[in-house]
Amino acid sequence: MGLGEKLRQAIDKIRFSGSLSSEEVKEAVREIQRALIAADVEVQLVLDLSKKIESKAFGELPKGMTRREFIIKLCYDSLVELLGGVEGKAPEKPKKILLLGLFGQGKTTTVGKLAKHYAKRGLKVGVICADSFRPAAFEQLKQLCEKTKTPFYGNPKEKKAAKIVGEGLKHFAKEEVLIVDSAGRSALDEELVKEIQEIQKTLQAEETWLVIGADMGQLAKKQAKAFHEAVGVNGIIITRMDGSAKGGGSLAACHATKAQVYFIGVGEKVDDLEIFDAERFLSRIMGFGDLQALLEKAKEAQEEGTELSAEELLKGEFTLKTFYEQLKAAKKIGPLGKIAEMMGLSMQVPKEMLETGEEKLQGYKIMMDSMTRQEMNNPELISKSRIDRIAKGSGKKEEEVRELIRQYRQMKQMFKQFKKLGDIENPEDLKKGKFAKMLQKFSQKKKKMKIR
Ligand SMILES: Nc1nc2c(ncn2[C@@H]2O[C@H](COP(=O)(O)OP(=O)(O)OP(=O)(O)O)[C@@H](O)[C@H]2O)c(=O)[nH]1
Ligand SMILES: [Mg+2]
Repeated sequence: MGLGEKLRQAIDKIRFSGSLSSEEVKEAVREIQRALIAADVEVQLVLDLSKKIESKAFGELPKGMTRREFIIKLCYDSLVELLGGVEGKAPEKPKKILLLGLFGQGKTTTVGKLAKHYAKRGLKVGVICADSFRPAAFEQLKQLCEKTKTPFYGNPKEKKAAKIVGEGLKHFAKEEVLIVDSAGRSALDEELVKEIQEIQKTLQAEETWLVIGADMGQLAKKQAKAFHEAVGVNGIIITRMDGSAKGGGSLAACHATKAQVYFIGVGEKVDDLEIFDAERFLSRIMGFGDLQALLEKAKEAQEEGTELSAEELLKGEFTLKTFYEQLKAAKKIGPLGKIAEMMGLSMQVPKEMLETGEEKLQGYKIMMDSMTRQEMNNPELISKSRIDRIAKGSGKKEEEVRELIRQYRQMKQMFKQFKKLGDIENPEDLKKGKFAKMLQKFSQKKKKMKIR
């Protein structure tokens, strides 16, 4: 299971949680921690993120947001921040780009990808091979450029990389974007630093981008720092994001050095390059459109979570959640009392219940948020001591909790009577939320009868 899937499961804990207690949030945070550690995110960064979520989760609630939405947003935003924040996209019209990096990190492949990327955006691109260290480098890049039809300059006879760059600059006088491939080494040694400095003296590239393989994980931090201190780095490209479970760790590590990841490589082909955007990346690996979609899903989940099967309802298991949903649904079609009257129902529908105002509903919701899933599903469990706890947890009076339970019982009674009316053609109609529609149906029938 990849990082995205694990994070999604962790956030699902909050989406589907019954009481949204601090223990449940802690458990979700623990799952986020495990997912990040498995992706090789540095432990300190994981701890900082957990602390941030836990300290804010039950803090001040922004207006118009439910606690659940708020906590989901908090987790999501914290993860975006960990992976790269929201600023700094790849430059749209860079002039000269020098790609740097250790052996085999993906520099040459990325030169080809970048050439195609900028050419597609209508820019005239030229590529220079400044890798005179590895004999096959010239041929590799030349072939890549032939494939993408990118103008290419190289000089396999010249040993001094800076000199080839000088020649290349003369060769490409009109090109708008120049991309230079440099040689790697097994470590950032003196030789490599000197070579890069010499290239830079001639090239004067505004963009010096470090290429790091996703498999580096948290080691990417060390590499990014070292390259930055030695030769200056103003952008990062992480390759092999498609094939490594440590991609998240590499992203977090680079962001921790304040370096901006501009692109990610997601395959070996020239088209396998993506502009990096932490938010888009996160929402994609988690399988959501964006945060908004995630929050909407949370809402749906909340509603679905209250849904009982028709069978359960028929058995008379009318829970507090159902109660709350029915009150909300009944409001949509006007006062329940009128309908009940029209239907000629003999039972007594409690007046206060029919006039449940928005404020009261909100109060019910707050009290229910302080209940456990077990209590929600089986309100008969709610003893005196539990009432005491729920009242304290929700900041309500014990009397208010009792009133909620009393109303729930009355509605449950009423519900049973509705069921006794039989005449339910489709048991599916008994599903939660359809109760109100059912009432409407009964009322229509009654009207028809009157006409006859
Ligand atoms: N799956 C996958 N493979 C990649 C990606 N980018 C590069 N590679 C592969 O990584 C290997 C090394 O790529 P190169 O581009 O030659 O790396 P380099 O940094 O130029 O290597 P040196 O010039 O030897 O230092 C090749 O097999 C590439 O096909 C990527 O995004 N995904
Ligand atoms: Mg190379």
